[in-house]
Formats: sequence, structure tokens, C-alpha cells
Amino acid sequence: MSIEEELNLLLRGVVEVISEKELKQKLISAHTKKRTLKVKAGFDPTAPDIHLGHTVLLQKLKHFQELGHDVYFLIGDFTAMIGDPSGKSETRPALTREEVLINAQTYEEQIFKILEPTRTKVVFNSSWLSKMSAIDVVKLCSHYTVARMLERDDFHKRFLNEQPISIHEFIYPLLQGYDSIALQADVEVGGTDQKFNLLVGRELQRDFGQEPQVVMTLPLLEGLDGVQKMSKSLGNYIGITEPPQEMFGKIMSISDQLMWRYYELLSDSSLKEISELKEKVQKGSLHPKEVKKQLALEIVTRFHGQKAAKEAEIEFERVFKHKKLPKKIEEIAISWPEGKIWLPKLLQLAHFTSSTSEAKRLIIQGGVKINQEKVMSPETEIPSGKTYLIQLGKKKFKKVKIFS
Ligand code: TYR
Repeated sequence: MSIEEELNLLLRGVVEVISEKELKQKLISAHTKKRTLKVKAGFDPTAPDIHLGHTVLLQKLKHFQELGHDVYFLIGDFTAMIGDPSGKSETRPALTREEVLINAQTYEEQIFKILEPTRTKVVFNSSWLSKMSAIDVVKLCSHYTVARMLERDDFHKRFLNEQPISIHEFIYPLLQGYDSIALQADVEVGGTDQKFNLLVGRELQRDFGQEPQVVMTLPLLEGLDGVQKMSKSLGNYIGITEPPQEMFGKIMSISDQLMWRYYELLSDSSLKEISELKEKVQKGSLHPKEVKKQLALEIVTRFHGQKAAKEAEIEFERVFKHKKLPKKIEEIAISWPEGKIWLPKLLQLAHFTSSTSEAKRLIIQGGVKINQEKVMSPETEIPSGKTYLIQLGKKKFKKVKIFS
């Protein structure tokens, strides 16, 4: 591959690179000196599950590996105990060492679904940060000023609004920067919310006599709604440990526009292949559903293997295209001593909805079927003592037995 081709691959989907010129120089020097670049990405193990949004960074690291470079997957077991204040308007609650280690383990188990193990070094930043003495920390702090720290957007806002900022939050970016010194990183990748921290690393390396790292920021992936960033708390996410069927269905539910974004940021297809697909769709010779299916297959295969992905596809076709029932339907039992139960109550008890008012709304919208017949009245009452097949929307089925 020529340097230009390498750059093209590395800049795919990237929001900002500081600087492209330096990246190019590093790639050239890697070629001429036959050395590999050290590419760093850090994750604080603050949450136990990883979703597709987190894998955008992993895909980028993989591009570096494809070019023969080494990835330093840094688990911020030390920094997680402080909590990165990036983008936060409040001080984060600190995690215990036990919580951090349990989360770190799930991260380690998951990353090799994407990364190449022989070119990945998993490192924990406690291995150097916990060895720093008080004087080391004080010295590190002397490399940065309070004014510069306050330039950071979230700190700036908190300061203006007279919201507290603890001193340890100022130390966070310095420790992250120190990690880059400890690893002698050539490149650090992170989400757009990490730009400030990544730049601190660059400056500190320079102060410590190292060649400053190239900083690359990647977009925060939009969730299933295509608007807000993917996040567990917003419920618009695809967890990478979700069952194949769920994952497949969720990918098939995204808009055509979002599909191209997922292709760019998550797929292994080359940009050329993607633009060929786009062209075919535009010309009308390929249906966007088919393109989405390829994406769903690729992603489900990545996390669950080819066989499970194929099965998920077949099941998806059965249920959606041919309007058949899924093979496996969850069965639940509910006890209701009276002769009849109000349908919204039943939907709530069977955990289809969290409230009867939500259930009423869904019934009125035509989203509820009983024994494959649409029910339109929210006043409907169902005789107990029988089993019913209840369907909510296109995807949710349950067999509900009502004991009287
Ligand atoms: N601050 C990063 C985040 O919250 C995690 C991180 C930690 C990155 C230490 C790098 C590092 O050296 O996502």
C-alpha cells in the first residue's frame, strides 16, 4: 500500500487528526526505519457492557493493525477510580477497585472479537500510575496551568455556573497524558469528547522530551434513533453481548441513512465497496434492505460467528417477510383471580409495557395483537383461565397463560 492509501484507510470516518502532516511523517518513518507505530486507546472500565458505539474506536485500531502497527489497549483501572470529567456537568462517583476489575475483565474478553491478538498489548495504567510518589504527581501538575485547564469546555461551564470542580478532576487529564509518556505513544485515538485530554498528552510528551503523539478523534456513533449518541441510558443501543436474533433485528430497524454511517464506522468493507453499494442502491438495482442485511450479517458474525448470524437472518425472514411466528416464544404465567382482566393491565403484568397508560396508547395505535388479531379498543377485557399469544409491534411475542 502506498502512504497515500494508508492515510486514506486511517482517516476513514475520523473527525479530526492533529496533525495529518505528522501522521504522514510517522507513517513514512515507520516504512523507512522498519519500525511499528505504538497506537494507544484507553478505556475506563466504568460500565460492564460494551455497545457498538465503543467498537468504532476498536475498528480504527484494527486499521492500524492491518498496516502492521501495534495497539496498546489501555485499561484505565487507575483513572476509572477518579472518573473522567469529560462532558460531565458533575463530579463522577468514584468506583471501587473491585467494580473496576470486574468491568475490565469483560472488556478484555470482548476486544479480541475485533482486534488481532498478536498485535495487541493490553496494559493497565495502575501499573505505572500507582507507583508514582506524591512528588512525582506534584511535578506532573507543575506542567499545566489552572487557566489552561479552565479553557476546557466542561470545566469552563462549571466554573461560570459556580458548580464545584474538585482538584482531582484537574489531575485526570494529566494522568491520561502521563499514560502516553509511559507508553511512548505515537498516536492516540479517542472519541470527540476526548480531544482536550488527548492534546494534554501531546503537550506533556513534548515537555518530557518525547515526540508528541498524533491525536485522532472519532465520532460518537448515533444510536438506533439516528439522532442521539448511542448510550445505554437512552435505550438506543446495541450491546455486543446481545443475542444474535436481537442484534440482527435491531440493525435491520435502523434508517437507510444511518445504515451508511454504520457501514463507514463499523464495517470491514472498504470505502470503495461501500460506494459501489451506494451507487447500486441509487440506481435502483439493489434494495437498501439487502444492503442492511449484509451489514447485519457482518456484525452479528463478528460477535457470534457465522452460523448464528445465518440463523438469525433466516429467523428474521420467517417472522418479518413471511409474517410467520418466531420459533421460540417466551411463555409466562400470570395469576388473576377474577374472571376477566383489563388488557392494558395484562400487558403491564406480562412486562410488555411499564404502565397501563403506555399499553393503552399502543393499543390505540394498532400495535397490539391477540392470537394474531389486532385489538383496537383499550377497554378490551380478556377472560382468564386460558393461554393467549400476544404480540406487540412487529417483534415482541409472548405466550401468556392466565391462571384464574
Ligand atoms: N478518558 C478516557 C475515557 O473516559 C479513558 C482513558 C483513560 C483514555 C486513560 C486514555 C488513558 O490513558 O474514555
